Amino acid sequence: MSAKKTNVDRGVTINKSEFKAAVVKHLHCTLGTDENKANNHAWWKATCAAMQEQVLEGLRKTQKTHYLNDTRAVHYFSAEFLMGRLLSNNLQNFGLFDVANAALNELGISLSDVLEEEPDMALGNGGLGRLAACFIDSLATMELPAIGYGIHYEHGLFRQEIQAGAQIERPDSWRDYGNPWEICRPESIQEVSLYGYVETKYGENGRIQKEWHPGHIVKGIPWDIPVVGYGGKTVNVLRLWQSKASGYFNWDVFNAGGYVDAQVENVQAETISKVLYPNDETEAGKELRLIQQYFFCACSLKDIIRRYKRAHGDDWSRFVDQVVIQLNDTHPAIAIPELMRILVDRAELDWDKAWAICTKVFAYTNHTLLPEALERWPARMLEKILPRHLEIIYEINHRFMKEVDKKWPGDNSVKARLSIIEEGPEKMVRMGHLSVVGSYAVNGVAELHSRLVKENLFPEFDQLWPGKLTNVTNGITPRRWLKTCNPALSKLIDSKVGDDWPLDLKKLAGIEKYASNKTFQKQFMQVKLQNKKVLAEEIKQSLGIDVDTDAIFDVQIKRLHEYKRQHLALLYIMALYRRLLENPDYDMHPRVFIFGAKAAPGYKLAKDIIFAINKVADKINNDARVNQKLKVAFLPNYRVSLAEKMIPAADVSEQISTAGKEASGTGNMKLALNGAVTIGTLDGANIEIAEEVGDENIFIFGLTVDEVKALKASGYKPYDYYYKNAEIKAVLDWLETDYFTPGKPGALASIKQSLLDHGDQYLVLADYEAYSEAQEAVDKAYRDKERWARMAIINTAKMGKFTSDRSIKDYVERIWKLNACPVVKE
Ligand code: BZD
Repeated sequence: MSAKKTNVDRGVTINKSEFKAAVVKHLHCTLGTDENKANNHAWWKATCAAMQEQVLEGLRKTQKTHYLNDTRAVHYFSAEFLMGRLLSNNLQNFGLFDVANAALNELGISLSDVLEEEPDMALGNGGLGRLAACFIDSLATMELPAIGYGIHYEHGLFRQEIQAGAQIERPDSWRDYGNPWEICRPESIQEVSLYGYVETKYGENGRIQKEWHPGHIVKGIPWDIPVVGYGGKTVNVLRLWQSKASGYFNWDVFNAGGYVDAQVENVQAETISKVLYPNDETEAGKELRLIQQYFFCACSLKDIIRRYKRAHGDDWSRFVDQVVIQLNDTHPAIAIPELMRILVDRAELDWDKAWAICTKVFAYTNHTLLPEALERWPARMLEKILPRHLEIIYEINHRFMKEVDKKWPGDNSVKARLSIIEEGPEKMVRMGHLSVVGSYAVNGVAELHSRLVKENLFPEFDQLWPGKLTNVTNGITPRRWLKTCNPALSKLIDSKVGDDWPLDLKKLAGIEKYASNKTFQKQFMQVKLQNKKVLAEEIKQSLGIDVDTDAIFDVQIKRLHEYKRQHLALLYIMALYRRLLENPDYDMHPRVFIFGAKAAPGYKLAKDIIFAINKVADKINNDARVNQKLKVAFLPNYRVSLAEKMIPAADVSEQISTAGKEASGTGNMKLALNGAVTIGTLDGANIEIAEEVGDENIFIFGLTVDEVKALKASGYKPYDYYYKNAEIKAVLDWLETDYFTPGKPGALASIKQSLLDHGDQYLVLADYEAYSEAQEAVDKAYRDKERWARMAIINTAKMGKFTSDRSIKDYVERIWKLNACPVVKE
């Protein structure tokens, strides 16, 4: 390939023939096959192996540089990393995509077919897990010393099948045929203790010492996934822990006759990292989940301390200069008492010294205000699994309550509100409170959310420690979410602003001046049309539905949850259907509503909503009276790789959560970046998106946070809307008939019930009319081709703020205090 003019400095250079030779070498020597026998899967593995040579070289140089410089590093603790596929991303970040494409082409192989062979690494539920993946991409790109720590789940998020309209969960097996990226590091195996009892001892100087006699020890095996920064210079690591039986059982604990039990426990050790819990936004409260959390935190802390000691021995004084740990929500909050245990019981530091270290190391990100998502563990469960940690938590709380008493003397109600321990029939440990008390910084993920964290979730904490609670608005990596997933748009942007926008997303503003330029509008919308054709093909393949690419592609992709209100869109779709049946000339631009969503397996209403969308879709798509104008496609098994196909093809982005409920959203940013126009509420980061694009380039509707509060306070009565609005009534009544479920009347009735009899907690009916009006405004705007093209272009142009590089810069400057450490050329 001829060298292209580029502003992006690269860590590696390898040409087409070298790449080709490497692929063939791996086909022969790693996979034991040859060009004639190899299928696409083998080609994929061989291509990954060729790439991995470059990746590992980058990893080695990075680790050496970080070691020699004894750098301060951030340790991102997260129970979830939703990585998706890595090959295309690694090729892009190394600048080798075109090289690989040409090399495989000469071998008669299509790179895009090869890319499709890669299973998604779906080790996360949704936004929180994907945020972690975007953040580690940015950290590597910005040459920051960082390591991601998490769990090496054998099964990631379930694979969703739709059968007769209903969601069926199938196990995800991302590693069944091996994973070409991960490296096992047996030399860094760690041991983790569980169960048992605590012995109190008295040392020589009268010092009370605690000794935990664990009942059970499990091994943590580290698997490293290299994380390639854009430019390919820094390659950081995501270290994921797999559990294994250690063969250890304590005869003190498993005494006479306990041998069989001990064997059973051994088998259970391997279940710790078996499966990702599929509940987003609900606290599961299961013992295994707590063990998962402790398991990866304990392994990771040991790993950090081992590395620290290698450089600093037993001198703890520099620990806080070298180590910062970011807690991705409260899932890793147990790391706080674990570090205290290590410092006090093992390193024999005074409590105050240990606490001073702890509270300079941890920072905590909150991702939700939903009460059902706030983690609380029964004290009894902690006592059984982690008896010493419970004692430590009590001690942390005891000292904290003294501090509270100093600030609010004698005020027991404020104590009850702030206490880490919630009293009641069953004593509970509030992990959010523990995280706030044990961290030096706490952040929400969008401006509105962070304000509500301060005002509603942890109000007195903000008075106690002014400045501790802060905001870092989320972001997304433009490498994956524009450059890689939308190559045609990327090239068009390159032609106007140069090719370094993936490193400096504000440069996208450079296309704004072409927003009204007819030629550019045409080019921009031509790219959109091509992307819509690709998605239309996917819809045809997956569902057998033909969709018209001239129609508006209206996309709602996110986990299924009542607060996200997919059923608000559903009611509107049904209303359009009704309008078209009543008046075949009803004036609307053709529209395809496209959904992607997984429901937590135990979340009945969420599954009912998926079922309803599919049943309504069946009816509409097969009704010749309307299906020229209206179609509905629910694409099964929504995941990162499917998002990468849906997002570039979207015209409209649905961001319609009840105000105050969606902490930030990140899909909203990805869609707008790819030129979709948002219809959304004033919630989460939608507010900041609106600020960037301007009110004329977004369709905002619905109640604000204050209005939601006022309506609820005044006694919200959903029946009022049912009786007042004939369309709402007709549509809800329709759900109860057997029109969509022939022979099964009432099959969709639970949705109506939730909206009327169960009080419509998320104010779907209150926002319906405003939503319907906003949708009509969307329809009108779309029909004005130039206006729409301008809106779409401005959306892309104004997304600079939402690069995850900016989020990381915020964390680095305001919370982590890190320096970049460029990898030296050897
Ligand atoms: O985190 C999400 C929020 O709902 C989004 O608004 C926000 O943009 C993202 C990133 O900050 N929260 C989650 O995705 N939460 C989970 O996935 C989750 C997983 C397990 C347990 C609880 C919640």
